[in-house]
Amino acid sequence: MGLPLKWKGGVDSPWLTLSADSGGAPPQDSTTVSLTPSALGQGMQTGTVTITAPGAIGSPRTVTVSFKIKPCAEPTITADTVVNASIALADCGAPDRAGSLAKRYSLTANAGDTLSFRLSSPSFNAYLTLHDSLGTLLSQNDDCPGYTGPSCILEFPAPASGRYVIEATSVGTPDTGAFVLSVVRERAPSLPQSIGQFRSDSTTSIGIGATTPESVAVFKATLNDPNLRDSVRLELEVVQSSSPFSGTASHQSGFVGVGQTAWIRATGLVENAGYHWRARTCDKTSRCSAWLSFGGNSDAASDFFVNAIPEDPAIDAFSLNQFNGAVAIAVGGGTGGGLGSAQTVTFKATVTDPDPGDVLVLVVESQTTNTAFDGSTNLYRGTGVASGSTAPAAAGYSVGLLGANYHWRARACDQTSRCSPWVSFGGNSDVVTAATDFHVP
Ligand SMILES: [Ca+2]
Ligand SMILES: [Ca+2]
Ligand SMILES: [Ca+2]
Ligand SMILES: [Ca+2]
Repeated sequence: MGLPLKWKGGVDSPWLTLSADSGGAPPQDSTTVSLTPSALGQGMQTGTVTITAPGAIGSPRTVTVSFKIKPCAEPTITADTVVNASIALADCGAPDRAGSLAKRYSLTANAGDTLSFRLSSPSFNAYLTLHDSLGTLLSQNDDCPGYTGPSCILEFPAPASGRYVIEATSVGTPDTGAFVLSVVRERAPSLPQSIGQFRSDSTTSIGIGATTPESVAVFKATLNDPNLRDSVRLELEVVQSSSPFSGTASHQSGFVGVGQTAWIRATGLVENAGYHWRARTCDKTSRCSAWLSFGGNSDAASDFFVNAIPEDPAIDAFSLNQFNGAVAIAVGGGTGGGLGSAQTVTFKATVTDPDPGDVLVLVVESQTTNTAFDGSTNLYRGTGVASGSTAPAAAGYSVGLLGANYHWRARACDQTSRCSPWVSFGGNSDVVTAATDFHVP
């Protein structure tokens, strides 16, 4: 046996430390080598520990210490996915956030893509960073707008096609726990589906081009978006058919989930007006589908009409006229025709009605000049015409031995039995014995 063994230890790297830097051998001795990697970059680190024991064979002895700092794994994910994972102590250190641990994911995007990331955790205050493939920090966020805790990078426009790295990490160091990371490539919604127009009960359909008896209409559509977790709403452009579409929405629904039905109640519709309308879907990022016109008809055609207030028709007093065949009979004139022959007098007038779609008939009362109008006998009804048309009514007479003189009046009636006031023909007297409007023959 010689002298007691004394040793000294040393290291050559600042990230290496020894629990004891000297000692003696009997019966055993040791020192613990520790690594402090926080200041180190990725890759292989190599240092040496040197043990010196004067007089001992083989002294000094060097021990090589190798320490590999692995880069964070970056598994590839695709847009429009939700990652349920967790940060653990074994995870890599966040490259931009000293002391924080991270999970990183790689995704590819095309130039112009709009990417949104949301990270939330029940265990830690979430933090997101976004890098390009070269490691350049593009965006980072602690708290989503209006929230504390979750982190959002919203509507990031990808500047180039290529690979991007999103890093889920924490504000606190070194926090761990489960998290949910959603990655969305924001896209415009789809065209609205199953668009329909309904009465105020929201279930009674208004047929295309039909008239509704209310000043309120309900519009419904099913809304979809390629971003299944997006929120979407219905936008309408409802305008009178006399106006072209302008591209500006007149109505917006509230937001609903993708695949749900949105509805809009439009009030204050203009009485007697015809409307056309179109619909689009817009999402929470203000992206919208194209407009979809309702009805499969011409955009100039009315999809529905409003008639909440039934109104009387009108007759144009100056348009009244009397004919024998195609030939007008002058006021006080005759039909002509031989004894016993049948003569037809056709009465005509222009009739109108403010109610959209009403069907109008001309009702004529023709009495001999020694008979007062009574409103119930010798009435002649024509066939129905649209508002603004000339309505005819015809009366047949047989030419008698003595001949006969007549006066007449007319009014317009609609299909709801609402009628205009009576209007007399000829601008002459109806007081019995009345002036002659026509005679037979
Ligand atoms: Ca969308
Ligand atoms: Ca009417
Ligand atoms: Ca009306
Ligand atoms: Ca008259």
